[in-house]
Amino acid sequence: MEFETIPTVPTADEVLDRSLRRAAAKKKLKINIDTANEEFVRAVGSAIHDKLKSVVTSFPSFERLPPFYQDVTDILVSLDRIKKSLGAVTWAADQVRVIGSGYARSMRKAEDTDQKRRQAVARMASVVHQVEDDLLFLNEARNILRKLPHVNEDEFTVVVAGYPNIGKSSFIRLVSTAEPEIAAYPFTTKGIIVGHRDIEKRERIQFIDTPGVLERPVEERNLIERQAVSAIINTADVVLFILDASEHCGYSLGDQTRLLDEIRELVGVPVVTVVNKADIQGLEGYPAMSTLTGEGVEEVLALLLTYRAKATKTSLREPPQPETQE
Ligand SMILES: Nc1nc2c(ncn2[C@@H]2O[C@H](COP(=O)(O)OP(=O)(O)O)[C@@H](O)[C@H]2O)c(=O)[nH]1
Ligand SMILES: [Mg+2]
Repeated sequence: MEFETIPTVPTADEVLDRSLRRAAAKKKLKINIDTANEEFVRAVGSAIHDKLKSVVTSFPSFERLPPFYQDVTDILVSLDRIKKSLGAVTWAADQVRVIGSGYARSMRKAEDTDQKRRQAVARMASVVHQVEDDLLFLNEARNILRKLPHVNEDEFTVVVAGYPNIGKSSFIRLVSTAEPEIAAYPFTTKGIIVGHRDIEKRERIQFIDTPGVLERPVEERNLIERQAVSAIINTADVVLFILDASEHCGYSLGDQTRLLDEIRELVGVPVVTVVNKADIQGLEGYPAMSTLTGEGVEEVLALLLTYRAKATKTSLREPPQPETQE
């Protein structure tokens, strides 16, 4: 993911210190004091400009990101706020360069170039300090975004849902070709689990398990979790809903089917429902599997794959509810 490569965003003071130090090193090489001052101001201006511009270009262009990452970025840090801050930093970069070259030019005719130099530095510093909060915010955003899981929207994606302890994680572990990736996910303390199964030479099924998110009724979710649900659901070609008819999970079958109905309402893609723990108890009318014995698991995979060709993934793309957003 492009977020991983965003370097730490410097603070306003770091930008200034670094640029002043660079320019000072150049100034030492000059013999004439007036030329030295002029060069210094120009060098400070372009060092600040370049540093601020590199901050902006280190962020991906959000319009080009897959919808999942756009949604998630919006939920976690607000896309508008990021765009505003990137815009402010771009403004500051340009502004500083104009100040730098303007002062440098005016110094050619000036009596006191030391004074001009101090004025120029003060003005450039003041512009950089005007975007101090934007730089801090961008660094916070960077720290959140770089921890996001790898979700590949081009792959056939199965989002796994169902109450806790019904065997979602066991299923993903069992069918995944490699060890599932568990990534920190700020919507839930438990992380998101992404597993893959190779199906053909270049094709994989992607399984997504989101503990704590798609395993409870909607009224128990807070706003961020609800938005997370829609971001996750948007990646799905199919939702796999797992029931535990044995009720060993601690939830009644009635509660489980109510959650199933709710998820059916929520998503625009097919919901494939299967019963796990069939080694203990099956349920009339649903495909049965056991991740403990492996019974029925291949059949469930084959059933999921029948949706591969039909997959449209245009489902509902609800905008996040703005009225309650920060
Ligand atoms: N008997 C039986 N137990 C299972 C089966 N699948 C999972 N379990 C057990 O159910 C518990 C919860 O499984 P887990 O995969 O963590 O459920 P999750 O919370 O839905 O991810 C674990 O103790 C598993 O060993 C199954 O097919 N049969
Ligand atoms: Mg689990």
